[in-house]
Amino acid sequence: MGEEWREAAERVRNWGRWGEDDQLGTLNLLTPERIARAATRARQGRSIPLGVPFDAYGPQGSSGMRRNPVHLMAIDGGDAELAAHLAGWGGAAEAQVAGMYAHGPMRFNDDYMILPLQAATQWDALSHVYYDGLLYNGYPATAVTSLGATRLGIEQVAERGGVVGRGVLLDVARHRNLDRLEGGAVVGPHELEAVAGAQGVALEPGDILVIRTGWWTHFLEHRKQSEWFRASPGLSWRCAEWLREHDIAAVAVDNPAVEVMRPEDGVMLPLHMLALRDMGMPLGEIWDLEALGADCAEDGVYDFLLCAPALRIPGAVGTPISPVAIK
Ligand code: UVW
Repeated sequence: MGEEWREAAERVRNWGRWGEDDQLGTLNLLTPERIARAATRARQGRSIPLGVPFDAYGPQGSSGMRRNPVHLMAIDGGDAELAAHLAGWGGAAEAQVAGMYAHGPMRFNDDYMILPLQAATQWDALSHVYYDGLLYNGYPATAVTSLGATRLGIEQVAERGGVVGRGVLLDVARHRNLDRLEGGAVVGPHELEAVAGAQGVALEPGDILVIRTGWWTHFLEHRKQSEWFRASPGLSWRCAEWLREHDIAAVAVDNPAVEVMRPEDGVMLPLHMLALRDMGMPLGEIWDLEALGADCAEDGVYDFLLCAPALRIPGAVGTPISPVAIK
């Protein structure tokens, strides 16, 4: 392939649009006025979860690059008896628990989780992907160090109040009359436009697009992680200009990478480069859009208040999330 995507990069690039030192990119489009208006879309108070489980059985099992979350109990009911034996000891964690248990009936459980931040439902921070040595807004790739991102870390998103605004579902699978798209299917900008038109939803600047391919159900049915990744359908990089024209604030999809997983026109993850690095647009991956898709099909209402806050992890290049759509 030629370098067509690079020409598009010149057209969609938002560098400097919100200032030389901007670290928020298209999240700048989530203005207080738009968020307040988005809140009016929560008319019935129905909250629909959009996150997949963070557990040992998720889609990272055989990817090699990432692992599924490991959940460990640190303190549980069994420790109560142990604590009784250790009462009077000094220093050890058990003794600390024993000290707390010595004064009344209060008992407690604690746990840990060890996970790649991109293990399950997530936002990619703008520091996640770069090319030609530069990140969004021209920050050098070296701004991300072994100690974390010194620019464009996910804490920037958390500290602005997360990703909250008017969510719009584009149900591409339902529009094609399928439960889910075929493996490798590519979704272009004309189809997104057609889906919005068929659903009767008008896009507005600052919208957060949530695109259902149905691909999450492939994982639930087959539990074949490598196939789920390798064969994933998704957006074409050619959607970038359409997203820029509509001034979309962020895009989330029920697949591993928002875009189609196999190299498109010979290039690996071109939409990642255009969205994260050139447009400054966060990408949401591995969302569960089945309940939302069914709900929207039933009432014919495809917009809602979307709440998807980032964890405040200084220097992280992504964040686990449990987003909700409120209708
Ligand atoms: C890569 O795999 C590089 O990115 P993501 O997890 O965002 O798809």
